Amino acid sequence: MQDEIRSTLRRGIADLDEDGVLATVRAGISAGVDPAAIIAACDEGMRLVGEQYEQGEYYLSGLIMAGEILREVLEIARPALAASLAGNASGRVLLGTVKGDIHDIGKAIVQIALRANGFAVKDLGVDVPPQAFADKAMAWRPDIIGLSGLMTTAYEPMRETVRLLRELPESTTSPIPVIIGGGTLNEQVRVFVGADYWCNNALEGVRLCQQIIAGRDRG
Ligand code: B12
Repeated sequence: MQDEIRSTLRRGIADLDEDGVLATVRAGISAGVDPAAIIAACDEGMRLVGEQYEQGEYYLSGLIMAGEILREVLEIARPALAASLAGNASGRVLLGTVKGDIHDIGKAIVQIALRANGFAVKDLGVDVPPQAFADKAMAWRPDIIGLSGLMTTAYEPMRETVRLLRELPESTTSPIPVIIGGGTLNEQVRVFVGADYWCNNALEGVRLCQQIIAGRDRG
């Protein structure tokens, strides 16, 4: 059944079939399907929407519609997702989508997953200037900073943000680990940006944060 739901969701998102997708998500959640698998299937659909946009088959309205559908999916899946992920790590994570970028659905998923695992999260929102990350890092003293961004034009502001964070007074002795996250990222971007880690999956992001905290506690 899981496979059938997966392909229905993937196709449904790609076809912007809002009613069909939401009905499938409700049915899947009631039947006890893993909510993380539901989100992952929708994520695959989003990638297809992105490709269709690139190929000129969808206009901007297609991206907007897909974003709306995924938001509604997230609302339905949120309680089950939080319950399925519940853990008890502790640590503070500062999150935000970098300057020039307003994509925030992936960041919302990361936030749910982190909170469900016991992390305290501060989310600075979208289109966040580098200086705002640095100011909040000074004031709140997070253990980890997560920068989200999906556009290629986000790489430069990510780099500038990391540069400012590395200039914070305590950075020479104990720099705050920075994770960059988003579907279009890879190791090459991480090197360009100067971040410590990169990630394109919320659950891997949580595992990464858990490992960072565990390593710090050991050290
Ligand atoms: C929905 C969408 C939109 C919506 C966003 C709604 C919203 N509130 O977020 C709207 C319509 C607003 C939009 C606007 C635009 N978009 Co758009 N959009 C998309 C689309 C289809 C899906 C994005 C999405 O939500 N994916 C689903 C989520 C769950 O995936 P995710 O973000 O990758 O997040 C996961 C992981 O990466 C990870 N993660 C994410 N962040 C973080 C952070 C940390 C710390 C960690 C650990 C993990 C992590 O966890 C998440 C869950 O696993 C993508 C296509 C694609 N391939 O992604 C294009 C895409 C990103 N958009 C694109 C473009 C071009 C635009 C516009 C410029 C279009 C325009 N002409 O105006 C504008 C830009 C506006 C701006 N300044 O940011 C391009 C970017 C191309 C590029 N390489 O630069 C893409 C790739 C489409 C394409 N193929 O052309 N978009």
